[in-house]
Amino acid sequence: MKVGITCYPTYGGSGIVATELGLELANRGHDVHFITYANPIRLDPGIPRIHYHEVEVSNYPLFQYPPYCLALASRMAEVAECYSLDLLHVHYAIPHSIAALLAQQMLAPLRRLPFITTLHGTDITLVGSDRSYFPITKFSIEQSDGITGISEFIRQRTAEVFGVDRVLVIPNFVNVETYKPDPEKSGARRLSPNAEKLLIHLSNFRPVKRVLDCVHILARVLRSVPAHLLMVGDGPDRGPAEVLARKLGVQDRISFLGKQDHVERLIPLAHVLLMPSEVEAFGLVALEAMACGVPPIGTSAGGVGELITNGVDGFMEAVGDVDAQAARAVQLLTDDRLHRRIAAAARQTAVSRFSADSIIPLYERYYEQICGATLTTSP
Ligand code: GMT
Repeated sequence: MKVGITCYPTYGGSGIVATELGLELANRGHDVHFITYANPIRLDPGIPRIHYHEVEVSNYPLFQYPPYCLALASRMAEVAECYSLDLLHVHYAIPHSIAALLAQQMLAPLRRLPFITTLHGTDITLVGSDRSYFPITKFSIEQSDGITGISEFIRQRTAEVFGVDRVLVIPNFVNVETYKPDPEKSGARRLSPNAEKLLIHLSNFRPVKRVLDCVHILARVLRSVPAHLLMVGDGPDRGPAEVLARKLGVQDRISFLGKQDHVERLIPLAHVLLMPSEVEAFGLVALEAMACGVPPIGTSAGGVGELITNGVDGFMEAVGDVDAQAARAVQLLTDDRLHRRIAAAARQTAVSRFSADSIIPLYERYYEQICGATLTTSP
């Protein structure tokens, strides 16, 4: 098939899922056209059957806010026509599904162009629920030819908040050949100068991620066991986290690494992943860690329980309970047998339930269903 994919190309779970999906589809023989304002991260140039079409938003003094959605819709319609796309698949409702709807209408005199919207989390739980975006989010979801959500949690929230009950759940996935354990943890020395065991946190440092909790957890862990925390990513709460680290006197035990392109090389070096989020529709980073045999300590919020089985392949504690999360980290850092058991089960969960090989065919089948339905209902 010829598929147009639109996502936020920056650091963030939905963009990563969209990019990995495109790569997997191309690997399976499909033609994939990314239509985005920048080259998606994790997308190296020169990959067969992957094409990139940049959306240029030209500014004009009259525009206080350059109309990205309109430039995106124009580009989608243009690419769909030039490359005979079978469908558009947009990740994150706002503004991508509205742009897809416009592109669909622009092409309507020529032919039908179906589009699928994949809901990832904050597009429903935060942005879409905001009063200013609620009506347009609801409309764009209702107008989508197909809707998928990355967890049962997101399916239920979409039904509750928007009254839309036709969301198909296709869970997130991980490439288990790229994300794999490093039993030697050979590069860890470089990152923890005194050979302490490593904790890792990766996110966009937005308030929903509760990154300050990571610092509190580390301070508690250090009371029992030497450790070093890698903070990967950047965003609004990085500064406050750095300030807190100094206040708690743990600044030498934390490395703020900023945005990193090859997290598959970093994660396997850690012993534990911290994901203390307020809410996660899925928690892709926990899945990536599990594939690397790194036990996650998450919060029992949102869809995390659909991924982590508490006490089996990771741990979940209440949101904000930094004492409990620190206690779990200490257990994992000091009890090698427990660590080995949870690490092996985590890898097993990633391979058996969430590997790209098992999830991508679900998207392919849905594409066929949506395009088939479109063919039979086209005028
Ligand atoms: O929260 C983020 O990291 C960004 C956000 C996004 O849309 O890019 O992530 C959401 O999508 C990810 C991929 O499907 C999920 O794994 C995250 O759980 C989800 N984030 C939230 O629900 C807060």
